[in-house]
Amino acid sequence: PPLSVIGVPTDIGAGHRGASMGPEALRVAGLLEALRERGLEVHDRGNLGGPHNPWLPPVEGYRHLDAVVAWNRAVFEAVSAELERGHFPVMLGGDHCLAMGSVGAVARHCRKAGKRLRVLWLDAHADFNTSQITPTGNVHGMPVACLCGVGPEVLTTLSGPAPAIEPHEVKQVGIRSVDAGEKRLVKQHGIDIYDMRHIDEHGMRRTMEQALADMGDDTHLHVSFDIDFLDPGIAPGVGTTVPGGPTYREAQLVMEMIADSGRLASLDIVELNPAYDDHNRSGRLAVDLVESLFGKSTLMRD
Ligand code: DIR
Ligand code: MN
Ligand code: MN
Ligand code: MN
Repeated sequence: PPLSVIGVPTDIGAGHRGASMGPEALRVAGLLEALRERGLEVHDRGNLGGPHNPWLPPVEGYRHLDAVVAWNRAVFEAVSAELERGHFPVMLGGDHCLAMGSVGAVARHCRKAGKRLRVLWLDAHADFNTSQITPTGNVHGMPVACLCGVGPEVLTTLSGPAPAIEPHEVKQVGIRSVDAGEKRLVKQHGIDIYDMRHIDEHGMRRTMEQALADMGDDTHLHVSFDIDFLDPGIAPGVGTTVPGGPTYREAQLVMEMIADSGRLASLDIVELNPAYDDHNRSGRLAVDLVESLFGKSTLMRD
């Protein structure tokens, strides 16, 4: 299907300013040209709008909750409209709170269409915090919990009755930073987390075979790609770097194996923060990886 690229220029859910510049950095790095080079029909829908970032401290465990809701309503509407017309939505973040709107829209679309859903969450973090346990109040650390129905009603019901998704529909890869209370919650909800130790012990190939297992013709695969998934040595341009992430080769294999699955139907590229980057190096790496995600390979494959 045609791709619809949607910029979501916000850092409203983050603890550092600057992810709002992510969409433009991805365009400047040549994302649209690279996708068209793959032979894809690509529509740039421009950027969504929303409240500016007032940069206030958290209130009752949430920083900027109302503004997060406003941004996510816009994302939900935009993504729903693209899915409705049969397009493949690609979100250019923006901080990771936007995945509540995008995955919410995808989940609702799948329910209506009778499709199964798989959400592949590529991240250093589990993003399963709540207002009770968050060490920061930043809502970009909460989207998976909210999607699973754990969070404030205004977010858990963004796409309809909660929960938007079931824990078994999420597979997380690359995780290496989980906060103390968050560890208990992800265990309690039974999220499949392929953390860096799992990748060290089993290798990325086996890990991705597991994360992509049991999909069928009727499965919609959504990839939510937080750039801090990548090792900071190759991708410094994020607000919350965590050492010990996937290497360039491991990240390429992740993307190639997703492409080979043939199920990819929607994508978030989030948390790119040009204020922390080195001459858009992380933006250009993201474009390189997204090319592989859409099937670019060294040799012809069959
Ligand atoms: C941390 C950071 N767990 C928090 N989360 C990030 O603030 O909740 N997620 N950076 O991507
Ligand atoms: Mn079209
Ligand atoms: Mn994240
Ligand atoms: Mn992260």
